[in-house]
Amino acid sequence: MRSFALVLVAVAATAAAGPSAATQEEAFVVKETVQPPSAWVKHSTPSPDHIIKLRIALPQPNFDILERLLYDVSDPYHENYGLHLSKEEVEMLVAPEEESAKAVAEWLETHGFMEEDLELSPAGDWVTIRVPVQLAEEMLNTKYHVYKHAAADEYIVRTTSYSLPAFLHSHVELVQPTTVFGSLKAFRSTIVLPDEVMKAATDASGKMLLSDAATNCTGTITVDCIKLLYNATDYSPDPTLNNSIGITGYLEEYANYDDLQLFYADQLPEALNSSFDYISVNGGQNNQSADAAGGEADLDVQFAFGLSYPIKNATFWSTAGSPPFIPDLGTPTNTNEPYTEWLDFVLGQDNVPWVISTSYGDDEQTVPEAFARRVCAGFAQLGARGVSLLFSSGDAGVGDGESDPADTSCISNDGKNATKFLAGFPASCPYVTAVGGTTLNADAEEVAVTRFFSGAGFSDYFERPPYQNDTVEAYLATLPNGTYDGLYNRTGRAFPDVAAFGDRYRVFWGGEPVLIGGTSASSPAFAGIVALLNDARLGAGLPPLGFLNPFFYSKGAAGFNDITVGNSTGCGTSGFNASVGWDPVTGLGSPNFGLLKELALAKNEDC
Ligand SMILES: *[C@@H]1O[C@H](CO)[C@@H](O)[C@H](O)[C@H]1NC(C)=O
Ligand SMILES: *[C@@H]1O[C@H](CO)[C@@H](O)[C@H](O)[C@H]1NC(C)=O
Ligand SMILES: *[C@@H]1O[C@H](CO)[C@@H](O)[C@H](O)[C@H]1NC(C)=O
Ligand SMILES: *[C@@H]1O[C@H](CO)[C@@H](O)[C@H](O)[C@H]1NC(C)=O
Ligand SMILES: *[C@@H]1O[C@H](CO)[C@@H](O)[C@H](O)[C@H]1NC(C)=O
Ligand SMILES: *[C@@H]1O[C@H](CO)[C@@H](O)[C@H](O)[C@H]1NC(C)=O
Ligand SMILES: *[C@@H]1O[C@H](CO)[C@@H](O)[C@H](O)[C@H]1NC(C)=O
Ligand SMILES: *[C@@H]1O[C@H](CO)[C@@H](O)[C@H](O)[C@H]1NC(C)=O
Ligand SMILES: *[C@@H]1O[C@H](CO)[C@@H](O)[C@H](O)[C@H]1NC(C)=O
Ligand SMILES: *[C@@H]1O[C@H](CO)[C@@H](O)[C@H](O)[C@H]1NC(C)=O
Ligand SMILES: *[C@@H]1O[C@H](CO)[C@@H](O)[C@H](O)[C@H]1NC(C)=O
Ligand SMILES: CC(=O)N[C@H]1CO[C@H](CO)[C@@H](O)[C@@H]1O
Repeated sequence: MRSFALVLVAVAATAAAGPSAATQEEAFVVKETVQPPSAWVKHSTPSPDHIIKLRIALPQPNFDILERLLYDVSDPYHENYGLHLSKEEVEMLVAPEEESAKAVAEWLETHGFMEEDLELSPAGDWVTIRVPVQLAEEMLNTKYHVYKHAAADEYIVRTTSYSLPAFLHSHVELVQPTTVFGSLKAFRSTIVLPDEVMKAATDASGKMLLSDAATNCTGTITVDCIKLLYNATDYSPDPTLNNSIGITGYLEEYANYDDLQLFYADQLPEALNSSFDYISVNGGQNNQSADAAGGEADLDVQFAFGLSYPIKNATFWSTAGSPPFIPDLGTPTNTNEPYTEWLDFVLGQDNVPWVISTSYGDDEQTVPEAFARRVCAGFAQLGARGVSLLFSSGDAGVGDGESDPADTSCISNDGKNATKFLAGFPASCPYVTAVGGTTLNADAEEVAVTRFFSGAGFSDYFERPPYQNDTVEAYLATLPNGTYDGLYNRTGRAFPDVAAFGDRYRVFWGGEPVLIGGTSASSPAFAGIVALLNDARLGAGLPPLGFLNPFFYSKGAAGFNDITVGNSTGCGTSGFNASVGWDPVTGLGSPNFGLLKELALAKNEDC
């Protein structure tokens, strides 16, 4: 990020005076109005001089070109497959029109902001200013409130509607924080089992009993289980290759170094003493106290880095967000959206790991469409640069994840209170790979998870992308006529794309072994497999896989274990069924590494 020195302008109503400002104010037009999700209730009024970081997104007029290039370089049958774009090329393609940059700068100037007060993203498509609430209210013709989450001890400063002068509408895509009422969730659940049960699956040294793995993996999933069941046991990555893998951490989830060593001692002794780079984003901390270890973060780094070991470059980003509410100040100390903070940071880096897993998400409808599109466009930029992005698909089937599938929580947020299935975001973004969950049943068959339900469904924001069109059409054609009409959007981007084990992972957390599950486990495990595939490609002198879906839905489809048992129960229904081929429960299926590796290396004419 290009960063100019920040000089804060004291709130001065007079700064907004002058004829042009007056004309602008007369011409305010509402930019966006949302219904706050029912979980958020108005709490108080923020103090007028509380500073918020206002982020202004300028339109990316050439995004359609970027999208086309993303699809071309990710399509194994396209002549440009693997010719990923550079950081600078991507930035050129998302740069705003000069006219927009000028219009925004002039508008900000009427409110007292000079060039040196503006922080610009490298492409110039985001402008950030620090501004007191009172001035933001004036600029956006709105009123901010502190909202409290009914269940969690979480507070945010938001508004349900904001406006901009009419002339700015075509030059500004969105302004945040305003209308985003997200409640980022980690998609995991913990089961702490008595030691004896866990010991049953391991020998005295804690090592998985491979000879019995097919049985034992029904009780506990270890690194060896995943390698064995996903046909990767005999593969050794080459540590001299320039390969890399990253894990995102939010919500004060800290990845603990000691837990990682305990995990390695237990499951992968050869990896002992190896670790990962911790990178702080937006002030994210790295508290290594055993009590501060995050179950999600520990799960993610242990399986992603364990599976991909000895790939050297392993990164964990700790992105700050939702710190404790400080009642004296009357206002939460952080008003930002963690995805944009992370994207901003990573898009500004020259080196980004080739595969990145994220185990957090929101209900799509709680993320305003304009914001979801913009975040999704940020993911497309990483994909165009050759980065594979994996996201957990969610743990509540076709439901919202807040409550029990039998209740009536699947309610639309558009003022109509209609019952409907709820998609998850970012899983619904067409430029990422959404990972659903499976488990081994008592007969050691891989089926859709049953302790929770693999997040699945159809987006209301993003239309079905071309790479999955035929596959999803084929699935829809098998549904009995009229099934769930009105509950889901047949033309929307369908997810998940793929699946992996999602239950009973043996993880070390705060010094103790525990079992953790959720599609939170599926995504980092899948990322570990992708890192191995990239190793095979890099070793053969080929570029990494990059955005995965165009490959997976075509040439790579034969490299999956088709999951045909189970369903995505939610919203008081049994959701969709796993079935032959792609389905909105487990996608294309779980990875067969050996087969995917052959397909990832094969020339097209040999397939
Ligand atoms: C890890 O470090 C310890 C102490 O330095 C050493 O004894 C051990 O051999 C190392 N293990 C591995 C696998 O490198
Ligand atoms: C780290 O976490 C522990 C346990 O939650 C807490 O007591 C300690 O204050 C934290 N340290 C810092 C520097 O935040
Ligand atoms: C290693 O990979 C990074 C991307 O992760 C790339 O930017 C860098 O140029 C590569 N380094 C070498 C020596 O190839
Ligand atoms: C590993 O990757 C991160 C993020 O891409 C980068 O900042 C770091 O320099 C890399 N470290 C090494 C040793 O290559
Ligand atoms: C929707 O539900 C909310 C909260 O329960 C209620 O205030 C509102 O009146 C309902 N709207 C309609 C159209 O039923
Ligand atoms: C269904 O999805 C399409 C995009 O594919 C979108 O344009 C439309 O608004 C969605 N319908 C509803 C009811 O959300
Ligand atoms: C999507 O698939 C359907 C059925 O296979 C086909 O009729 C339609 O033309 C396809 N649309 C696109 C955009 O490829
Ligand atoms: C599905 O039902 C609708 C009316 O409910 C009917 O018009 C249509 O022909 C039916 N399609 C099939 C394939 O049965
Ligand atoms: C859906 O899955 C649940 C849990 O496995 C099972 O009890 C139920 O019978 C399934 N429903 C259908 C319709 O297959
Ligand atoms: C799922 O399978 C059950 C049992 O075969 C069937 O009754 C139900 O209609 C199927 N549901 C869907 C959405 O296909
Ligand atoms: C595992 O992968 C190898 C190729 O690496 C393939 O020959 C073999 O058939 C695969 N095994 C299974 C069970 O799919
Ligand atoms: C042969 C063997 O050790 N089987 C064990 C595998 O794991 C399950 C569940 O933890 C145990 O019940 C079995 O005894």
